[in-house]
Amino acid sequence: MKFYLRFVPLLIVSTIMGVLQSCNNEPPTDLTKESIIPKPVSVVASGKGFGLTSTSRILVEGENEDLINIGNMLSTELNAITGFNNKVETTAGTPKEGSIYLVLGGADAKVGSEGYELTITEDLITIKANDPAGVYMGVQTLLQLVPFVKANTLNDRYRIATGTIIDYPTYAWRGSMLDVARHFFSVEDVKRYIDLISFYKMNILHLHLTDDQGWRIEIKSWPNLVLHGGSTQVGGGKGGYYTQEQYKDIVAYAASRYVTIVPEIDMPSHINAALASYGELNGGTKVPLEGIFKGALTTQGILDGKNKPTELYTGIEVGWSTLRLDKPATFKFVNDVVRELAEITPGPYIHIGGDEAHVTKKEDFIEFINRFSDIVKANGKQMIGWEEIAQAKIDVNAIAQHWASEEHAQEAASKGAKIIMSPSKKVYLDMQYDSTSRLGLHWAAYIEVDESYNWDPATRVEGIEKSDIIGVEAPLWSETIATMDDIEYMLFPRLPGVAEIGWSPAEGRSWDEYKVRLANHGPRMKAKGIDFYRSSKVPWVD
Ligand code: TNX
Repeated sequence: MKFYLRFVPLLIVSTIMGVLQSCNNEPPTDLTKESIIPKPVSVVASGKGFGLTSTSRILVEGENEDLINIGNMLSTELNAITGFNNKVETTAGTPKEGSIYLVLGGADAKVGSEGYELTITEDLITIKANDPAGVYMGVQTLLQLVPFVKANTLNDRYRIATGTIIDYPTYAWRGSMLDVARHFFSVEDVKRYIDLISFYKMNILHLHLTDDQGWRIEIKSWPNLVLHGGSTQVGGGKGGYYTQEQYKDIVAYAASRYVTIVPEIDMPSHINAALASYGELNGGTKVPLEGIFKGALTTQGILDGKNKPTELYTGIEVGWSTLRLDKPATFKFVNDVVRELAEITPGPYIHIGGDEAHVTKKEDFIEFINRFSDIVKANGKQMIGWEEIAQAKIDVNAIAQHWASEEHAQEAASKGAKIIMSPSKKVYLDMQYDSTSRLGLHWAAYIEVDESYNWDPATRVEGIEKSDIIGVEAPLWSETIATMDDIEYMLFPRLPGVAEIGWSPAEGRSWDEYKVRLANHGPRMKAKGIDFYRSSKVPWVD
């Protein structure tokens, strides 16, 4: 056989493959057809394509350190998709053709601090914003526009559709909560959590740092909190905790992704880990009977003595422990904890819990929240609490997190507090998808992906207006969640929808339109190694 003929079959196969590939992956030219989550405020297409090649550069305007960092993150993410080695360079004024150009200033004032303008022409991609946070958000959008397969293999380039996107958030607070108390998660897991939420433009990670089963943040003046109180978790595993240095590392990592860490210390109930560590804090607990979940406490359980250390707890009952509120030592404890936590938390908030204090007398609860709130204020932070804090003396400086009781949420709003919307029937990501889900609880509801998308914060609770609402947060309680895979299975695909509720205007949203965009994110989630739930509600594309 002639030498060159040997290659004919190979040629045929590769031509067929190429044709198949281009059928499935037409080079994108219509920017309005791209699957961006959260949906941008405005997208105008111009019908052409920008070609990202191995020689494209990421150009940062001026010697701005924040922009250089964002450029480097973009370069890492892009290179992971393309296999190129697109580098970051600084420039002054005239960006070279074929580049991605990041620039601070000159964006429309209405985009605020997190909004951006993304302009894509055949020659240049420009992301312009008023603040670095906005450039970062624009970069997240751009990353969702890079095709997964080289759309034009002939010229070795990734095609990105041309046009202009102007985009900014509806709500300032777009968050998720991770419960690291019921099961402990490593610093590395928390960093991945931050990456996953910030890809969808969420800007808050609320860490539920303490609960009956574990105390997870080092408090140097009360060392036993972590040494003993952090030594187990649900089911009896070894638990764990963050040293203050590790916590600072998480905070700094989050800041580099424009995510604020909101630490929660849950009191006066959900406190057994502290009571087991320091008996003098024990205000009397009702040791829960196994197998009873939510609500059976007032009539059952054994009353445990005040003032002596409790046993560590590895079950999942709630609301049965309380701090001893009639002793000054308790307030020294609260003071020390808030002071140390405030010192290592640059963000403006401290979350004080306050939920499900079923064995604390109501007058004591109110008095406690009032004093706790003063302590938070004295340490220069703004107080957040679960909606039950509405019963105390709260005002415009407080933020209440709605999860179950519309009455409490309404009372908080009527006192002038801002509201975080976390309705448990919609966005509790620890709820099972349906009765067959391998993980999760279902006391609030079964929540399929369409259920968690189909609601509007501004109309959810009568009497609570959009202007009362600071934003949306999706909590992940971890009674049944023990690994990163478990986390991903519960977050995805529901979390991107919650992110969209927080970011995109309510008027433009519909499940039927959204589910197609979500379906197109399937391959993207896969490429990020996300172990997501393949809901039958979504027309997945791969
Ligand atoms: C209620 S929601 C709790 C948590 C549990 C969760 C389980 C809230 C403020 N408290 O302590 O982990 O239910 O779904």
